[in-house]
Amino acid sequence: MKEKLEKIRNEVLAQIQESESLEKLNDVRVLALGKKGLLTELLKGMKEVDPKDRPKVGQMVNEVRAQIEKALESEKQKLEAAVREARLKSEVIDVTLPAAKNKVGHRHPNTIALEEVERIFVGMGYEVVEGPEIEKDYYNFEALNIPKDHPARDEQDTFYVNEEIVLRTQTSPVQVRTMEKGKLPIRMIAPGRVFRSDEVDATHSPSFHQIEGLVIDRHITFADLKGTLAQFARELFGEGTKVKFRPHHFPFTEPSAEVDVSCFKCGGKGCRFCKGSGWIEILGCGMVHPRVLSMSGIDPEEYSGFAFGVGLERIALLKYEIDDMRLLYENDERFLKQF
Ligand code: 2U9
Repeated sequence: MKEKLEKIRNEVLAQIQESESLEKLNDVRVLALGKKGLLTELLKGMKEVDPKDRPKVGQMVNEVRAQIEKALESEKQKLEAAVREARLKSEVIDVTLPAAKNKVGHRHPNTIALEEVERIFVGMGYEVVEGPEIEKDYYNFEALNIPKDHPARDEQDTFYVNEEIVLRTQTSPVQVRTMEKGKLPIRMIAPGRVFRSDEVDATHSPSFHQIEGLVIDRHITFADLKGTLAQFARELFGEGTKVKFRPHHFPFTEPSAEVDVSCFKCGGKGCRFCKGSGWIEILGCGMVHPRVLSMSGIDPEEYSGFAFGVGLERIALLKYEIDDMRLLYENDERFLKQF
């Protein structure tokens, strides 16, 4: 028994010395002291030892266990120190290296265009109001004079969440909610994300941004609408910009119009940019339909108003001469840093 114990001790101590890593050292610990380790196995042989010698042998086993544990601990500390040393060496900081460059972000063309439009309307006394992107069918359609069977519902390819809830197809619901509050007059713009089930191409996306405007007061006329949008066009595209109103139809405005601006590239002579016509279509507008006013609790006999809607991406594409809307959604740094 004694020889066996000596042998185990010498072999284990030698293996501890030879351990090159903490993992290997742990293997040796398990081999020597583990549940099925050499010392445990040896203790199983105690049965054969003369009972009077057992306390002595027990003591010897305990001494060897203590020796091994001590050697394991000291080797563990040595190996841990070596690991620490190696890490510190590899992590040396070279203070002479040039500093990493900070990349400065750029505002997105949509953001630049939106801030420009907001600046123009805030300058005319408008408030900027936002609202939910997930809307009640009522606010997106019904309250805008677009009942359930109206063909405009098909044109707008709506994403339905359920029978009553939609992803808004326009920001008009924000204006309906403002009208319902009953505080008049109203002079507001409602910018925000809208959704339509469109295929992606150079001019379409299932999610884009609109800015809609609404003015309601006593004695508001089409002349106010024309003057406002003409001023807006001049501020956005340049002093010499002319506007042209073409009759159109929207369910929520009557009369309605589409607005073209004279081409700011060629000044209206006709070029590649305006496809030779000298005009560029830019927004839709009209006098708020009396039914839309009365549905939100405003008396159309006392109040009138005008509204307009414009695609933010369309403005960004035109102003910054970008020929593909998809570039606005990819957020490629090489594209964005040009603005
Ligand atoms: C209320 C009443 C009327 C908002 C309007 C348009 C005309 C329009 C399009 C332009 C391009 C949407 O982004 S686009 O696809 N919009 O032409 N929008 S009048 O009329 C309103 C809004 C709210 C209460």
